[in-house]
Amino acid sequence: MSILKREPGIIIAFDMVDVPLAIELAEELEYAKGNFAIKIGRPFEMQLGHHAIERIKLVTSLPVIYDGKIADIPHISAKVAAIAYRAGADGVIMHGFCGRDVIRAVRELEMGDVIVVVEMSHPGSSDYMELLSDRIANDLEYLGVDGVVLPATKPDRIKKLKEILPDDLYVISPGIGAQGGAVGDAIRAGADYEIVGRAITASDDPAHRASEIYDEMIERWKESSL
Ligand code: NUP
Repeated sequence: MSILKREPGIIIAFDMVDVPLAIELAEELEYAKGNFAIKIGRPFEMQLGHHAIERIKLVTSLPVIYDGKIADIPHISAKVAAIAYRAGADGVIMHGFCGRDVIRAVRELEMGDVIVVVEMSHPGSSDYMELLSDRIANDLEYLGVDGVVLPATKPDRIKKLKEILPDDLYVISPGIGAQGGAVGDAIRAGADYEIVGRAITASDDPAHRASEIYDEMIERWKESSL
């Protein structure tokens, strides 16, 4: 069973370095209106190590994803993923480009969801990653992972890659707000969740902003299915 509800939602990127602020936001999201999950990124992890995951898990019942973008040899990748799962992560994000053996090593842990970055949201992703993303997407059918990361900044790429990807994989998609994507772009292109960081965390009232962005996303999603 997937860690994420199969309905449109927002994954909030916790990349802040202010630990009390992160914990406060996690607590507030518990009562905020919307379908949310929390993604712990490297800047926040660097403050506390794996305790960053433990601290957030203590105050939330939302799904927590560790975005370590794991990219190493199989042994090390599995070791990092296992630490994250043990600390309470429900899923981990890893790169796809390192190879099938790396993906298998993390999946074989069977400790939580495995989410593979197929293509990234920044402009430089087209320098190298776009050349590989079709191949990675093709292989995921038999590698048995749970979800993928596709770029909200390029909704056409989401549509194209979804044609290759197995239907049962969920799609989470960053690039909304600070990176230029509009709220709802990724969901309209077929993503399940939009990942939003700074547009929420840098606002004056992040939990309230998260609900506003959630409502806006649902509104745009409904418009597109009319
Ligand atoms: O391709 C990716 N692009 C991306 O921005 C893959 C990611 N995992 N991310 C993450 O999404 C990035 O590390 C950050 O945590 C979040 C986007 O944050 P923001 O640009 O909305 O602030």
